[in-house]
Amino acid sequence: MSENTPKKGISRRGLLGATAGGAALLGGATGARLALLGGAAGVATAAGTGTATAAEGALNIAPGELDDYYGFWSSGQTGELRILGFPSMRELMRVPVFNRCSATGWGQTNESLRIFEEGMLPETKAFLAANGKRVHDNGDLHHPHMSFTDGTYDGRYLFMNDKANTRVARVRCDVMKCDKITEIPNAKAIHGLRPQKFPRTGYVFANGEDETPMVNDGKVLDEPEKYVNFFTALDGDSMDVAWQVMVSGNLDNTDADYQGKYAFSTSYNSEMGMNLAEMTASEMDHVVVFNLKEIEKGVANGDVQMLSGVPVIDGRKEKNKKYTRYIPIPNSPHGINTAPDGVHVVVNGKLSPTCSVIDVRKLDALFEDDADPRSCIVAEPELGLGPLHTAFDGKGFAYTTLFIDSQIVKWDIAKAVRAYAGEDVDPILTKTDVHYQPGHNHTSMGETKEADGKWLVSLNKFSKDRFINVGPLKPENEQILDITQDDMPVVHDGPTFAEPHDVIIVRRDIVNPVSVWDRNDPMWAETRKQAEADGVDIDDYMDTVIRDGNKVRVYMSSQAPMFSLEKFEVTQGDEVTVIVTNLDDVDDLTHGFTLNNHGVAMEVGPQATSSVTFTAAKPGVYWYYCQWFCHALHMEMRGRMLVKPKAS
Ligand code: RUQ
Ligand code: CUA
Repeated sequence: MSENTPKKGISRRGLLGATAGGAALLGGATGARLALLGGAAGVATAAGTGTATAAEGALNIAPGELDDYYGFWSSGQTGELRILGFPSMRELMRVPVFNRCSATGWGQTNESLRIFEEGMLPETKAFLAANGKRVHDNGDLHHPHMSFTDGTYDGRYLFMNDKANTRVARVRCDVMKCDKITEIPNAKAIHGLRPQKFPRTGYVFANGEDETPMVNDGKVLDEPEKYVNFFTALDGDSMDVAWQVMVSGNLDNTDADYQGKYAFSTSYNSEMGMNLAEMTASEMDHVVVFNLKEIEKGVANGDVQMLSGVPVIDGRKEKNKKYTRYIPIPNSPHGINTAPDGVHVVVNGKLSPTCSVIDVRKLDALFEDDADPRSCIVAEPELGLGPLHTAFDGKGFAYTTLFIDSQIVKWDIAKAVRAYAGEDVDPILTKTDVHYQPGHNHTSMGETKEADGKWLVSLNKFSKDRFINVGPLKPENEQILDITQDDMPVVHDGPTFAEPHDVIIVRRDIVNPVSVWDRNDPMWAETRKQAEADGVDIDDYMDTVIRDGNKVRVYMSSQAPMFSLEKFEVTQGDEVTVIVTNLDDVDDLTHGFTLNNHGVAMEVGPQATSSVTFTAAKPGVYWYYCQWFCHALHMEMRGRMLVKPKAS
């Protein structure tokens, strides 16, 4: 056991006063940097990195061999989803979601714009129009999670949040493309996100992090009592908001049980403070427990107010005891993770060196008998400084990231329960140094009942000296730990760009994407309708230009190494839509359409249709070309657009 284990009875104030780490978490920018980079990390560098033996074989996937797992990675402020082969950590794909993508035309093609705009609130549309835009260019994607059936992944969808612009998106696992983006009304800054585990997803739970005045009309700023926050349940099938619960405190992370009865959210700033001093004033914050059946009943019985078209239950602290319970937790708890045993829920203390363990079997009594909210806590082990997230191996052990200590601590849940009951046992088994400052961690299949106890990945916020220097902006470092070995050695360093927060590691047999699009895919259903109206069959060879006032629709097909149209003509000022169907139906035969000097580019996958619209404002000849290397004559896959000057 490490010498870094804090003394018994350490409080947050003690932590703040006594340790560099505490100062790091709450201090000013300079203090934080010094402590983060000097103090805490200094401790971690002292001990070495384990060298793998058994694990090395499994890690080194030989050329041509396939990984055992899909890793679905967030990318934080980059706004995309990333797919890695795991454990090789080979990056396989980037799926644009909240971001604009230069390669695929995501955020520019009509098909993707429709997805962005369908779920957009009217006020956002108006705001964007006022700024000459149709979509936000950024997102902050923290938490990707797969749909569940009966407590394990089912390979249908991935759901993910956007903290920056308060959205939840869905990616279809059959084609690995986003098909829904829902902007959440009332709430601000969707952070924590998890799908319902049982009986199925079902609900997607999404936490609003930033509180705003109940009527946010620009007339209230400094009246904290008027601020509220929202917990949102979306319907994972339709991606519509099913209901919301108004709560007290900022919601951070969330998880669901394995019984389908409860969801839980951690909440920091129970004080509803507006600045750092106010936000960290109290020793206890809380976990909010949401009683799903009671909330559904409340919605059905109309015990709601309608806000922006959504039924909202009042679940504020002490407001309505039917729907929510507030369990006091030390202190500013962050991650919340349900163990594969279906019983224990680990709440990570962040500013407290403890994790609090909830026994879900004791939650009924909170609602039915008005039992003391803390009566469901069955363990509260002291683990180290800055516990943020916990992962599981399905064998009764938990693995918690210690942000300030730069460590992963392995502990025994059953022993922690016995220790809390008064027995003299130490639940901590081992600690491994990671490099540096871990946020999330995740084990293979670890958030399902099929957790397999093989691998743990630690997502470290700082890489510092681990890689050759690339300038002031450093990559992050994601490390793999082999948790089949008792000392859980670090067996891989994986540098990565901004800023993966979270990941899930999914067994490869669960995910079965197609290689060629189905011609009847809903992605281009609207484009098909327009083509039908124009008398064009987009499933076949096409080389038709339709003129409709100043709107011009250019239909062409692509087949390596040619576009069906080697040229087309439009007039200056025309609104031009180019529609391309890729008639190739061969694996991996993607074409693209890039129009020179027009900022126009899109991917057209095998058997897909894509379209893009722009105004032809510059007279002249412009070449378009295929930007996806597709054939020995790929360079020759091009054509010309003539923009004739407007007759004046
Ligand atoms: S949170 S580093 Cu955005 Cu997932 Cu914990
Ligand atoms: Cu088609 Cu390159």
